[in-house]
Amino acid sequence: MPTDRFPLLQGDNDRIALIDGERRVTYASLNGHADRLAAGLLGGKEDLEEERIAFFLPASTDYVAVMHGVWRAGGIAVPLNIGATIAELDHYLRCARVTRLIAQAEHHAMLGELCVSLGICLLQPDELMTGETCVLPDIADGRRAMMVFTSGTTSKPKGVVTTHGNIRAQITVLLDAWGWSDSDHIPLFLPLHHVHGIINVLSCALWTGATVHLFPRFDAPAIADHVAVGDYSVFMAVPTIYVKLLDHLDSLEEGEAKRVCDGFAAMRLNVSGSAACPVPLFEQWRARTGQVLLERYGMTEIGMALSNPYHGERRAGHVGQPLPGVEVRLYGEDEHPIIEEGQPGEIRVKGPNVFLEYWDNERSTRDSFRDGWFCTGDMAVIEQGYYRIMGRTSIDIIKSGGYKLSALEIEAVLLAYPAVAEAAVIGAEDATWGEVVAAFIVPRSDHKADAQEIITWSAGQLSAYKIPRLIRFVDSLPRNAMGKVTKPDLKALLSTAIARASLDRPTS
Ligand code: MLC
Ligand code: AMP
Repeated sequence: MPTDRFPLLQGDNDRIALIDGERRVTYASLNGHADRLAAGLLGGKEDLEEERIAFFLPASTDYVAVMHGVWRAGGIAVPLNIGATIAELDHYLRCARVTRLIAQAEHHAMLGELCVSLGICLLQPDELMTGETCVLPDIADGRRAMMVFTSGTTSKPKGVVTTHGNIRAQITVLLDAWGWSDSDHIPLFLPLHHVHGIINVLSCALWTGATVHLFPRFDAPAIADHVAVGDYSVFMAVPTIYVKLLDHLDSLEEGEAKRVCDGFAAMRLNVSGSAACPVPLFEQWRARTGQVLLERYGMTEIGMALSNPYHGERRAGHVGQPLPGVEVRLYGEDEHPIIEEGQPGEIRVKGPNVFLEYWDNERSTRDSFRDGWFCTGDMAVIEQGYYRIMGRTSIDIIKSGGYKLSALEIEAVLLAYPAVAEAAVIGAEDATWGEVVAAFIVPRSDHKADAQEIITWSAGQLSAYKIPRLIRFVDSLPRNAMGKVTKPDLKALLSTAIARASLDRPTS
């Protein structure tokens, strides 16, 4: 039942939208499921009027139906990280002022106390499936649709709010640019609390009527088995995943590795993004599979902005050109746009894809725009018509395996541990993860500091991917005349320490 009002799930009735374990879910069934969930959420009301409905659900038919149900009923969908700690969930739910949280029964014990303390109604998806449908509200493009939490240069993650119009723009620009069609078949193993998984994979596929194969997590052997039998036409991943797939290929016997490589070779597109794809990785992937990775650049706040061409030269180490309808400029330190090639500047973006606001945070929203341009905090240069990302303006942002992490958020957790007097966190270069979290800690003189205990403490506060991989105890932190920690000095210290292989490894 494709409709003009809900173009987001657009396949013909009998086509398969999702492969969810053993289930094959048609578009007709998924649309019906989303409609009934919308009716259940509305419970007789005409419109949810931007009520924040959070969901703590793995990649599943329920996840998709709940997200679309919330959209159809006029709510704001707040997808949560299913690997988050209670402390992190407390922040998300409180910040978004969530009123209802949807989770499977098996997670209710873990979430129950938190929901009671925040006055949130905890529900299972089935409880909302009354079996009825109802008249759904008309929703203007400018209304808020989704809130995704992202780390930044503040200690706590901020809620990035996109409207229905933003989501539409972020999806539709990619459909043309990357040649999506209803015969596409794509595996989805990326987390569903970030735009790479939500927009680029799930939403683009479902808008075109393609099929999405859901995986609970990235599982190289399982995915490679499907690739080997030619199940997929498109593949999208972060660079770390391509590294892990190459490692997996190395572990296979020759014939099996060849079948997997042939499966990749037969696809129409392999995309890399969310972090820089190193040139050697680009070359290794081409040598092994014959696929020329299409690298693109995006951000939670803007969806995708720059992309190598689908037809035409895909240049290693570069992220291509602005996507149609997305305005991109580089700005120099003097706040003027850069017109010449070869001059580095901050990437700023304008267009219908750009988010509305940071939720409840007027100041951060205001500070992140200049003259209507969103300031990404990423530096780039144009070389022979192609943008190349040079790094970030803030040393406090770390990208590990495609996740954006805030050094300040991790430092705040470390400082709350009794044995820690001072802490400074930086990203250490890493061949698999891009960067890993490294912490320099000055212990309190009256406490015995132990790296493993600090890790255990952090694990109660932070998602696994934010926990420091390297911990180094030092007598003092390098500071400038103003007393601010000079993190570039720490980076230098780290590289010499790595060269001597003398870092304290918190985990064996
Ligand atoms: C997992 N671990 C990580 C990590 N992911 N550590 C650091 N950084 C990460 N990203 C930890 C695990 O907790 C575990 O810790 C250990 O590493 C080994 O786990 P694994 O099983 O080998 O890793 P895996 O579970 O396979 O995860 C790797 C991954 C995952 C690459 C699949 O990190 C991932 O899905 N990344 C994608 C994130 C993403 O979608 N970003 C897009 C943001 S949107 P221990 O201690 O238990 O051993 C965006 C905009 C745009 O950026 O442009 O797209
Ligand atoms: P997030 O806030 O999680 O959406 O992460 C967005 C950030 O990922 C951007 O600001 C960039 O720093 C980084 N990023 C995304 N794509 C690329 C890419 N192709 N190359 C380098 N960095 C990238």
